[in-house]
Amino acid sequence: MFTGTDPNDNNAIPFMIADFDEDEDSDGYDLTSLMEELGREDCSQTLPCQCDFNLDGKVNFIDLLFFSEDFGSTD
Ligand SMILES: [Ca+2]
Ligand SMILES: [Ca+2]
Ligand SMILES: [Ca+2]
Repeated sequence: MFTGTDPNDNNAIPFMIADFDEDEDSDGYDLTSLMEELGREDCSQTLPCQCDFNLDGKVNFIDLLFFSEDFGSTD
């Protein structure tokens, strides 16, 4: 058994990749974070991009695609 999870919510995703401000939803504020990094091609360990989902060092339409899968989630 896992502690800290809600047994009544079987649809809960353990962690949401598109929740940048960590308030457990994916809404316009999270989209704003993505838009700020969109176009970056210099992501690295010293200059990390929190929106670089596929870790290719760039924030582009592919990451936007990842984001769109979670966008609108409120849980
Ligand atoms: Ca959020
Ligand atoms: Ca929010
Ligand atoms: Ca990327």
